Amino acid sequence: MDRIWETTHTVEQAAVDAYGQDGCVTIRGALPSEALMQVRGEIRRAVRQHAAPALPLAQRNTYQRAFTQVTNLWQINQRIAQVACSARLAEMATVLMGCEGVRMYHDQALIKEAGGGATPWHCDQFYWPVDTDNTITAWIPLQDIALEQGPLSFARGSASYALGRGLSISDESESQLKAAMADYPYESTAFALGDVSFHSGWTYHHAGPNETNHDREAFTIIYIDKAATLTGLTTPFRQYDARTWCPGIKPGALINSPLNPILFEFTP
Ligand SMILES: O=C(O)CCC(=O)C(=O)O
Repeated sequence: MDRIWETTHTVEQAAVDAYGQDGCVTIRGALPSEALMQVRGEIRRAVRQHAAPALPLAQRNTYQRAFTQVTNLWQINQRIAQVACSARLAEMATVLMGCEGVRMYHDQALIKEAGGGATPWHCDQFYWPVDTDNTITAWIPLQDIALEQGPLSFARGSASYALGRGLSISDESESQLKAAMADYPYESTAFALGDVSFHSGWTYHHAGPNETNHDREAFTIIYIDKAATLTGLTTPFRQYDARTWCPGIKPGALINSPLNPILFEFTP
């Protein structure tokens, strides 16, 4: 079963076109559910071991209520690394972006607890000190996710909206972007185990609250173009990201630290 992570899933041209137009696309049935169920237990254990101690939900701020976040699990668990570094997913990311190959930026488990709050509207690349728009997140549900559990949802075609690019995930991003994103087609759907959504670094997205009694479990992998260089260390957020996800890389240099292996490339 572990071999599945090294096999190919053909990305249909319609998905490439949708991603090119909308900056997001959900590929249904991209991963076999049995393989995901096998790794889910490992991710749950890793989250229990490595999540920072949390306040009761009512005492947390908006960001903390949105999800519990544990990052770079590929570094601490080999079974999870098989998924995070899988050629199958990395090839899909490469094909969708139309580039020659991708590197790891980082992975993370994002658990929206039972009763947890909404994930405010935002775009990810606010945080990322990279010189390219070829960045993409694979958002992988670890269970079926109903609408009332807070699946990730997108404003299609919103990457061109420049005014929100300076907003971190916050009450401010929610209030400013909620109104602005009403101008874009909204994509909010339930997910089945095995579906994977991809969104670009500048595409705005959010997730509703988890109104159920069960945690919403997702694992994400962020890929960058294999030719990406480090740039724009203009905010404490980006300086933190550079130190944490691209250690030792200087501004202007290729992002090729040991934490950024090439996960897939087309051979010339
Ligand atoms: O899972 C969530 O609620 C948020 C995920 C997200 O914003 C992302 O993966 O970029």
